[in-house]
Amino acid sequence: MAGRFIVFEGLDGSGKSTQILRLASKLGREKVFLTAEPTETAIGGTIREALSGSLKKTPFEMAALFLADRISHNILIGKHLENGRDVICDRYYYSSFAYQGLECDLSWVMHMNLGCSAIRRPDVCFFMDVSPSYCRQRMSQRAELEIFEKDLALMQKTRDKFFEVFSLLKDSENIKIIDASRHIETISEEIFSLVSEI
Ligand code: T5A
Repeated sequence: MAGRFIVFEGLDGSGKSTQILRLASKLGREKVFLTAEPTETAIGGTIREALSGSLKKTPFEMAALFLADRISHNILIGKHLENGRDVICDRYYYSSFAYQGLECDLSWVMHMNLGCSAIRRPDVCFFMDVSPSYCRQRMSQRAELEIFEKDLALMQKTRDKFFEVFSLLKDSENIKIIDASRHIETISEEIFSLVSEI
């Protein structure tokens, strides 16, 4: 039986990594493959350089780089799913829609990703919903912030964009909005129960 493809989305610092590790341990660490975008490939490396601000890329270039990274990523994701492992992915195309869709034409970014047969649809997407100011508070210990983490107003616009996208996808995708301002274990129990339903 094929594994389940589970995606976590949210603003930077919303608690995705924390919940991914909890879910993996609840499902059984050996039964899941944990992955993230941008990936650890050469394209992913170029994206991270751009996110750090040390390499200049236009929003259109960024959208195309994330797309190429995702197409390669899907080859790996597909292998694990076919082997019966659940795949848990930290960010996916919803991030391209929210972040690049803010600065490029959203419909173009959506069409490139959703119209590509090499990019699979997740079984479920959990959106970790926390206010931008709370996210910033959680990230306050970090030495360096990436380009999308520096500006509170931009984070608010990104959150709004995520909700615009979820509204557009409400009939075609399984998206669960999670109140991620609660206690870590309360959130984890809700997510595990929702995954158990799939
Ligand atoms: N991007 C990505 C695009 O622009 N387009 C795309 O298509 C894609 C795929 C990636 C960047 O790339 C952009 C968006 C992003 O800006 P990243 O470096 O991978 O960024 O980092 P993030 O995905 O943002 O992950 P972060 O590590 O910043 O945040 P997380 O994983 O959401 O948060 P986490 O779990 O590390 O938690 C942050 C802190 O909060 C605490 C944790 O202990 C930690 O200290 N915390 C809680 N505290 C209290 N209560 C809770 N419930 C808590 N949950 C966590």
